[in-house]
Amino acid sequence: PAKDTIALQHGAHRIGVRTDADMARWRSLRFGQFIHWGVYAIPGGEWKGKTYNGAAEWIRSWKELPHEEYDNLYRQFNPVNFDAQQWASQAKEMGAKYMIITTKHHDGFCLWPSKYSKYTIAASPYKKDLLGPMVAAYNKAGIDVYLYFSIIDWSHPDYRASLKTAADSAANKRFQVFVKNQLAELLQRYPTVKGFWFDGTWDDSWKRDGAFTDELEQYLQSIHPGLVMGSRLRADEKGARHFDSNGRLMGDYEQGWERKLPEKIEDVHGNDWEAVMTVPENQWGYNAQWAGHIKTANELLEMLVKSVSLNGNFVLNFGPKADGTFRTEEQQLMTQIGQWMKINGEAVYNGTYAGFEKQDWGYYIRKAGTDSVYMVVFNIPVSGSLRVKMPAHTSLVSVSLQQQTLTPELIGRNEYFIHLSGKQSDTPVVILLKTTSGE
Ligand code: JFZ
Repeated sequence: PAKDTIALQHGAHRIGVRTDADMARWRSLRFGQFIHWGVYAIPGGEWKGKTYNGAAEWIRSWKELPHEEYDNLYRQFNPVNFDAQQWASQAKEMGAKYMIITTKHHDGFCLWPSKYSKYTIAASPYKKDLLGPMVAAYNKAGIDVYLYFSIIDWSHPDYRASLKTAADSAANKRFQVFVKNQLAELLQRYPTVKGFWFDGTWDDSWKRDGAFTDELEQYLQSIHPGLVMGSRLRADEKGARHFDSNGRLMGDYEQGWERKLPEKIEDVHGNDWEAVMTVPENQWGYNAQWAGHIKTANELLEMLVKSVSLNGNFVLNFGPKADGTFRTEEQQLMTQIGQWMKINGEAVYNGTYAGFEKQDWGYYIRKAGTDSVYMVVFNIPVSGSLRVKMPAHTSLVSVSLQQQTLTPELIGRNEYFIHLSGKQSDTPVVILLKTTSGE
């Protein structure tokens, strides 16, 4: 290590982004669908006529709902209207290229019939595996599947948030074996999955055993080479999470962008990253009563485009109902986003930071490794004139809007106005710049 870094056995094992084909694929997909689904969809944020103010998937931690009652909800979990092909086709219509499914959230309920737990879909009236058909249908629709997995498991007798006694430590060791077994089981059952999305790794018991997080990551890579896993799995031996004690990213991409986005390229330090976003303020699982501001398709598209313009992926969350169907609001959003993506998705997939000076009208996205740069315009100024300042050693070759050539006006050295006078749009407008670089 360099002079100002400390020696770490379980810190980052790589400097810079992963350059292999599996990671390149993850990076090219750019738009994902997140699904939070489990027994928490039954109460849907309400219990005995009262509303829970937190996130619906956390309702078990609400004192008004006795654990005993929550832990028996699975006896009513019977998503008879679940149609994997329907789920996959609407995700495809929306333009998602990957999906992340909660195999097991904090409550510990497994959507697959795990042989390491009795608290699974197999014990519900539905009985059948939900993940198998889901993975198959999404893959058939050309969508990669990632598995969300919570380390925190409220149902497991050996789970400990902190280790105070020798008995706690022994339980924790057994719990680690359980986690490893379940993860290996998931990979063995669903071999086409591309990665894990870990969560619930903030407790002391987990972050104090950086060595285990490191060994687990390497073990999973060894049995499923190419697997993509974010930074949330890992801690180093000093308890630093996501970034090790030398400030280097652990895991394959930065996974800390939860309902927030970076503002500028410097914020992401050259790393791969992914943001996850809810439609209402903070509800991941199904909540019958969405409160507060509900994001619109245009707002969500702006977040997607902004993420891609800063070299990141954007994942939009959905919380299906207990019967296996999606609420109307979510269906409408998927349709609206999809309508735009069908025409303009080419500006998003395989998109990267363009290296242009940011302008108030919106975002630039460069098609990876090419001289094609898309302007995605969210704010048309009253003048109708969009300012474009070319980076050094780059010239503008042509400008087009949907196959239609536009004539830019040179207003300064390597600086242009693109005129959209009279144009109004209620969805973002995409303009393609062909450029050339060299001296
Ligand atoms: C976690 C879960 O507790 C939540 O239910 C949901 O599954 C979400 C995707 O992940 O919540 C988090 C995790 C991380 C942060 C915030 C909430 N964070 O890093 O700020």
